[in-house]
Amino acid sequence: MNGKIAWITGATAGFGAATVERFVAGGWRVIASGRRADRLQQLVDRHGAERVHAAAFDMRDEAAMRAAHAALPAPFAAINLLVNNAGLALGTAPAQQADLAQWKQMIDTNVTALATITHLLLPRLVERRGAIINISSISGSYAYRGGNVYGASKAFVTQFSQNLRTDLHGTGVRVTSIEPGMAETEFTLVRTGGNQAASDQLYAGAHPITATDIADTIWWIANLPPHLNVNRIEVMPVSQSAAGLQVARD
Ligand code: NDP
Ligand code: 8X3
Repeated sequence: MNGKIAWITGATAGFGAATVERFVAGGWRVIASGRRADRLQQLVDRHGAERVHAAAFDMRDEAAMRAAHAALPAPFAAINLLVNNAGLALGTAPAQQADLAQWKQMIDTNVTALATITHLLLPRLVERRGAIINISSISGSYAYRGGNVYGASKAFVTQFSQNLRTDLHGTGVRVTSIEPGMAETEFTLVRTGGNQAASDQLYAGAHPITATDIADTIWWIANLPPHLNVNRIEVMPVSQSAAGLQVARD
């Protein structure tokens, strides 16, 4: 072990789960959080309680988040890196037909919870000249049909990252916004309410980004020399690119 500690949110699936594997393999201790306690326990069983600490809670529950933070065992307390990965998209309907409850859940998770855990951990990160890696999305920069509140929540993550950098000027704390494009995880399953066929169809033949690709990107950024900061990085599969504007005619 190298003595470094990362708190990885959304560690039960996709990017987060792959990032846990990457950092544990690299000698870090990891605090793994998410709602599905059984999946977090599997990480502890696989790697041992001295390497992985499971913190099962809903990111939208601030009291639960604070309790998990207060309950960190001493060997996991000196956090060097926060990977703000937990998040989700819900629905693909245009705004005028969207479900308001889904909008609120995305804002509560992708915006409010991300800001809350960042606020909670900032004193420790400043103390240790640590780092924050936020998982944003290309949807924060490129509008697409049905992206509405999801894309807006990721625009918040991108801009919050840049604003954090400015506020943290001179502290040595590094902040990065990673903005992935299409990646095959449980993302589309969640977005479509469990429609595996829709998920399979979206990724078929597209050679999408994998969870391991993003875990490797996070690992690379976290292990750069301390005088370097990657501000933003946008990553797409080769098969994906931006397309033009649309025009409605009479
Ligand atoms: P997954 O659905 O595979 O993983 C999402 C993770 O977020 C899960 O571990 C889930 O844990 C956690 N999570 C969601 N809601 C909550 C909550 N309320 N409390 C705690 N944890 C929560 O998706 P990805 O790995 O693809 O997504 C990870 C991040 O990457 C997200 O922020 C997503 O927006 C972003 N992203 C994804 C892209 C893609 O195409 N896949 C591209 C660009 C960005 P649990 O359900 O156990 O709580
Ligand atoms: C996920 C990428 O393009 O499906 O954030 O919104 S996209």
